Amino acid sequence: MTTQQLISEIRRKNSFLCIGLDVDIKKIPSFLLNEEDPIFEFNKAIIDATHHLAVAYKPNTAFYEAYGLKGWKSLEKTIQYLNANYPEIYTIADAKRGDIGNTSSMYAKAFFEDLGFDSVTVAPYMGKDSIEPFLAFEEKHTILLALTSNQGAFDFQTQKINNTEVYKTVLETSKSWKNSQNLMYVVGATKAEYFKEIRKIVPTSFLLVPGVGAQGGNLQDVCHYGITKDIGLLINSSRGIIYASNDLDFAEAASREAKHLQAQMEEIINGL
Ligand code: NUP
Repeated sequence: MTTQQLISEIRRKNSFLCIGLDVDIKKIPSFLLNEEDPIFEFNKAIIDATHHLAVAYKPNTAFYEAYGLKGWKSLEKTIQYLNANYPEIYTIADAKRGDIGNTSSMYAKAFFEDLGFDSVTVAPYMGKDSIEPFLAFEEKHTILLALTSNQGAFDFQTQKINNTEVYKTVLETSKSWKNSQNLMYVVGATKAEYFKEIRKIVPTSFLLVPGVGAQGGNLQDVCHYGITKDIGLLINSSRGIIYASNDLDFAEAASREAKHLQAQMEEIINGL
C-alpha cells in the first residue's frame, strides 16, 4: 500500500488507529481454546469487530514465534485473512529485524513477499547496508526504531555521540538512504515531549507510535507536536484494546475501546 492510499484511508475513517495483535494464549477467552487455531479465531473476531475503526493492524511476531510452527501458521492465516477481506487495511509486521545485507534480504523476502505485509519494523543499529534490502521493496514501508517507548530507550537512544543524540542521528542519517521516502519511524507515545524535536528532522514522515493504553502514553500529547497536515501518525494500542474483556463479549469490548480512541482521533482531525 502506498503512503497516499494510507492517508486516504485515514481521511475516510477519521482514524489513525493501529491495533496491535499481540495474542497471549493465557489472556484470551477460555472458550476459544476448543478451536483448532485459537489465536487465529481470536484475531479474526477482533478484526471483524474493529476494522471500520482502525487503519492498521500490527501483529508482533514474538507472540506467534513463541508457539513455534503453529504460531507462525496463525500469523500467516491472520495476514492472509486481512489481505483477502480488508485489503484497504495497512499491515505491520512488528519483527524488529536487521542484519548483514545478505541476511536482511531474506528477512525482507519473508515479511514482504512470503507473508505479504505492507511494512516491517527494523532495528537501525547495523546501519545502512542492513536496511537497504528492505528499502529495495519500493511498494513497501520499512519502519526504523528511532526512540522507543521503554525505559531502556535512555540507555543508548538518547545518549549523545559527537554532541547529537543517537536517535536524532538515526533519523537524520537514514534520510539520505536510497528510497528513504519509504521509511517510517517508531517513536514511543511515552516520549511525547520529544516529538517537537523529531518533527524538526522528519517533518512529514509517518511515525508508528506504540505506548498508548497499557504503557500510559497520551494521545493528545503525542498529537500536539507529532501530527502533520497529512496526519503522519499511526497510534498503536495492543493490550488496551484486545484484552478489554476475556468473556463472550471480548470482540465487542475491543470494539468499544477502539471506538473510544477513534472518536478522540476524529476530534483531533476536525480541530486541525
Ligand atoms: O518502542 C516500542 N514500544 C512498543 O511497545 C516499539 C514497539 N514495537 N512496541 C511494541 O508495540 C510492543 O512490542 C508491543 O507489540 C506494542 C505495544 O503494546 P501495548 O503496550 O499497547 O500492549
